[in-house]
Amino acid sequence: MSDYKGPERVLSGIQPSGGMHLGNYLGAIRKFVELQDRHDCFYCVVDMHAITVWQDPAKLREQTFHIAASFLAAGVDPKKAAIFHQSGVRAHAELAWIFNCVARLGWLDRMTQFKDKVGKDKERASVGLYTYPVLQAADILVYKATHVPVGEDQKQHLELSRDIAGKFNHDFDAPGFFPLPEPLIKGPGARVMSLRDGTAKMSKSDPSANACVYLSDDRDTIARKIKKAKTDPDALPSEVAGLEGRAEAANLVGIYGALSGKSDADVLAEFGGQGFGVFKPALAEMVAEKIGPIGDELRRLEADPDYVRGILCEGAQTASVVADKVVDEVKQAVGFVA
Ligand code: AQP
Repeated sequence: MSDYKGPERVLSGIQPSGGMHLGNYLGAIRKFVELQDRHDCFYCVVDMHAITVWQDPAKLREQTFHIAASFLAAGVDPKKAAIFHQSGVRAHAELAWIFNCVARLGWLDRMTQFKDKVGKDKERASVGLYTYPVLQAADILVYKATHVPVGEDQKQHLELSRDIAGKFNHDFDAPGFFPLPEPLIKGPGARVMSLRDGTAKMSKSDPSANACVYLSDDRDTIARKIKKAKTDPDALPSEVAGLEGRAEAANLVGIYGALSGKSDADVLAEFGGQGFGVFKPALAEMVAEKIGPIGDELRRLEADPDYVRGILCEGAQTASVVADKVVDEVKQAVGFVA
């Protein structure tokens, strides 16, 4: 529990570690757009997170523009929300160091995403990859954000942010200094799976371009990827229970439902008993209808990097005003000389 009484604020970030895909759109950006009319929102391209694994510098810059342009193309409005790059607001790194001294090693040892990412090669992983969730806590709490729209894969990291906020409030005898941020995860599209493997999440770093529908894909590419998506030979069931043990079928039904605003049950009421020869073209059409226009706008914006850079720099200034103030308060609480 926190006694936090401040304003409700929203923070979320996306790594410039590859092309923006349907999972990022349904799990995160679509919620960004919904929230911007009701809250103070901070949407961040988390380039400092991206370098926890090797990034080619020129590509990193290009991908940072790509993510920012994707926010804009999907409908995030820079007049309503601050859109910025994480490295453009120094306060994130400053607070992360202080949080490194608040978080406990045992907490980080439990983070499953680190274990999944490094596999058996832990010795060669960067220290940054290990402390990634601490920087994420700083990203959120440097704005005293109360709500964090994310996909389901981020649930454990959000719990760590809450633990860090609670421990800081306790250790420095400052009840209510930080809010305990709430993840906004629920809803269709919280976990979109790979088109090549229904048990693996759709991910930017997937080596197969056919595993993801990217926001930049044109309509023909979308249709080709959906046509090639892995499925099983059976027809779609008429009831949701029939999707049990059919990960690829469940994923495609979930994507159709998330984009059309229908429940899985309604999608199956429409397509149950039909084979993928019927369902896949309908899905391709649905994805093209919803993602196609975003791709068109994305290509237009990417042709104008100066405009996108301007949005990022302006957003970083707006965000810095809030973040610097919080870091000054934190330094005071910790006992640093002002
Ligand atoms: N498959 C997904 N389904 C639903 N939501 C997803 N998100 C990512 N993948 C899916 C959500 O998108 C936001 C940004 O994610 P990120 O880029 O910061 O990191 P990530 O979760 O690690 O995404 P990727 O695509 O898997 O990147 P790589 O491969 O670089 O690690 C988050 O809100 C996330 O939940």
